[in-house]
Amino acid sequence: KRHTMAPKEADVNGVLFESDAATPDMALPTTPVQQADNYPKKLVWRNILLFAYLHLAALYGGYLFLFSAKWQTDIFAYILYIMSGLGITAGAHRLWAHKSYKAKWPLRLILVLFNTLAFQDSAIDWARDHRMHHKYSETDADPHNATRGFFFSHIGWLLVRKHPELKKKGKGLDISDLYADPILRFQKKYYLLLMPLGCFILPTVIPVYFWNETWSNAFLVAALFRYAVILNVTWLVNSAAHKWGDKPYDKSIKPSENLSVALFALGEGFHNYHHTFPWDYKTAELGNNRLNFTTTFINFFAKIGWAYDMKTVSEEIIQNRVKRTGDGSHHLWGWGDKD
Ligand code: ST9
Ligand code: ZN
Ligand code: ZN
Repeated sequence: KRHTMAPKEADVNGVLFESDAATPDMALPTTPVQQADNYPKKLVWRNILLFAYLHLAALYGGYLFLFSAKWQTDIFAYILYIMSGLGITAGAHRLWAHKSYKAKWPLRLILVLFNTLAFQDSAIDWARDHRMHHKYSETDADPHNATRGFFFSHIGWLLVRKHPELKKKGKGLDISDLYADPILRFQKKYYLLLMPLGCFILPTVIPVYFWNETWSNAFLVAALFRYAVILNVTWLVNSAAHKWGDKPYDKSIKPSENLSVALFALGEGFHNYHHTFPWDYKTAELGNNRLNFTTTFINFFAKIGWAYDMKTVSEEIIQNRVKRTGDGSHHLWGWGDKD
């Protein structure tokens, strides 16, 4: 029995909603999922060594955060965490990958600056991978295919060459909207200059210059520790939130509602909802008051007119979907009372 739950907007935005799990029969590939183990992994030693160094240094940075750095440095690291986090959630994810709202250029500029602090590669490349993740979820063409295990979906996918299937299917992906934005083109063009400046150099120089922090505390706490934490929180959405949690909206997919992840990921982590209704700018049934700082941030800019055309999902569509494909846990989430 076919259903027509996808809202009208789905047609307008083409590629973004091809993965719309409201039509699971279309979203899933027709060919059976290839056994990933059959594909020989090509290790990328540069990445393995750099990530090993980053994580060891960040562990020491975490120790210095607690026991040695000045309080100003700790607060600075926390502010950088929020800013770079928003560059991923409100920028790369909700604005550029999903086009779930529109932003005037001053907000796009702020977001691209924040995004560069986060060093998760240019927003164009991030959004390209993420569109593949939704369109080909849990297949070989998904960059962090969660069926290949927790480690692969967390960090392993960044340590090996991409699957040939991803590169093949990726050719059909439309990212012309991303290249149409001069701000995004600028970031990608000068990435190797802007990224080191935003992610490592300024976060180290500012604490030394303004409050006489030591070079090693500044570098290990505000740059490396903060960077490694943000990375791992982001990766947890791909690993933990594709493994643990309730599935109130669609029990046939791996993405789950994971509160602990949402807590640290500024509102990303209600991942069963997000994969079911990927165009909703809140990435959750309710925003704001429910551990969703990113939604608060976007709503603030909507008030001053810099964010507009926010897309969302009607209560009726959600309710129908919950009844039809949910795992029965919806009521446990107390989503009933509107905020
Ligand atoms: C990082 C990103 O950590 C993390 C993203 C996580 C996403 C999470 C999403 C969850 C939801 C949102 C939640 C946010 C929560 C935030 C909370 C914050 C508080 N489509 O890549 P290449 C083709 S980055 C189409 O080199 P290799 C294309 O032709 C960390 N085509 O593949 C391409 O050429 P070009 C820092 C595609 O050689 C060619 O293939 N960065 C696509 O196999 C080659 O592409 C790093 O560590 C596609 N998607 O290498 C760098 N992809 O580009 C890591 C590829 O010229 N990356 N093609 O068009 C690398 O070193 C390499 O990419 C590699 C693969 C070794 C992994
Ligand atoms: Zn997404
Ligand atoms: Zn996902």
